[in-house]
Amino acid sequence: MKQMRTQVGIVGAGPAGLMLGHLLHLEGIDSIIVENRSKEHVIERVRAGVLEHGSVQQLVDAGVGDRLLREGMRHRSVWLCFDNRRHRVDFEALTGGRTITVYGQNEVVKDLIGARAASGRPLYFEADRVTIADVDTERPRMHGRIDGRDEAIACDFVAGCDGFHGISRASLRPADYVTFERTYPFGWLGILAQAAPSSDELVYALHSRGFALFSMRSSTVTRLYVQSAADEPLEPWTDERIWDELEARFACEDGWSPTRGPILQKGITGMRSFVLEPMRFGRLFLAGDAAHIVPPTGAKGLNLALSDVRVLARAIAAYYHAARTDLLDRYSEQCLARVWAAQRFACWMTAMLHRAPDDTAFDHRRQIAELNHVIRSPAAATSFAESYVGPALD
Ligand code: RFL
Ligand code: PHB
Repeated sequence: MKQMRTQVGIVGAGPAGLMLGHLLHLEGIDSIIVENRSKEHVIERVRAGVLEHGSVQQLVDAGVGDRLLREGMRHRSVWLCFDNRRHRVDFEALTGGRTITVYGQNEVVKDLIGARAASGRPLYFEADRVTIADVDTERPRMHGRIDGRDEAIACDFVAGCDGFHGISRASLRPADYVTFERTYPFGWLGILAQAAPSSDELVYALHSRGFALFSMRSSTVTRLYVQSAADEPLEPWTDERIWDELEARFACEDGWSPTRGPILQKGITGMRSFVLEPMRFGRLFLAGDAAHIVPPTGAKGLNLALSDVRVLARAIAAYYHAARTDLLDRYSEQCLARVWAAQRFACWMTAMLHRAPDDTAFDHRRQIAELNHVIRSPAAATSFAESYVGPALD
């Protein structure tokens, strides 16, 4: 077995792992990223689409925002659609000029992989059987089958950026952490459609048949979601049925509806809220979905992943450049404050916009009252807008 050496070993080449590697590179800090899937898979995986104001700034500040600024779609507001009407919530006016940007997560990942290649620092795809050891010592290690060889990588720190199903969290001793979890009795059926977006802004809808969301990826591709059961098979969801269901749920008196087009991709995902505390174990730091999951209704998951690694990169840089350990000590606390703020918002959005199987007519009326409150009360609209666009970068 060959022994490799790096300062920071990173498990996972999603947004968290790639951005961490890039931020460390900007600080002159070495890292090795190991990813178990292929490069094509990682780039093609369709996921999040909404970047908070601060996430855009973070990517631009880090020098990986050129294409994002060129091709990303800046949005100043969203529509809330219920009771047959659409109502615009003007984020820009309510938050003193902050906006969100629609830019596919896979595009962020593509840009970060490009930056990694330009840095010349290692990123190994299709790494097999990755494990982490000795995180309680000063020399934690990663092992795995990399480029067809069994390798051991000696590190100063290890970052577990391997998502919800990764090995980092699974390698912890159960006595060392606590988890907080909620699963929801519904899921999202998501499609990508070859159709020009028929709305300039995202549309979140609550209908007596359930939730629907209209989003987009480009001037020719629409991204849509419809509330489904949590573990439904895809087969009964024919293209025709999906479009009929979307049209029914978006029905509103101004006559707007999504434009139909060939469905390029479809999939069902379950919804959960999950937090693991703490996010640091000796010299192992968890970041992104490895430590927390939010239901996608609040569009926060990708943004949290980016903000975790921003905090972590700063803490690691302070360790190397100024021999400081206080920022590493505060990592978990600092990230969790933001994670719980996002959990609150995502739970609230999810409860306001979905129909649970045991909901009664009372619950539906209460949800409509909640939505009316958001559009009629400037205080409630401002609270919604502030949470949606996210906090300013410090
Ligand atoms: P990722 O993206 O899951 O990346 C983890 C990486 O680790 C790899 N990996 C391993 N590598 C080596 N060895 C192992 N044993 C490994 N096990 C796993 C994986 O292959 C992968 O490449 O986690 P990360 O970086 O923390 O990023 C988090 C985001 O991906 C996630 O939070 C968002 O996609 C959530 N999300 C949304 N977030 C937003 O901010 N805005 C949105 O609009 C939004 N919409 C969504 C979403 C998630 C969705 N799904 C699919 C759950 C919409 C949907 C439908
Ligand atoms: C998306 O464009 O994929 C998207 C937008 C808003 C959400 C979730 C997903 O809340």
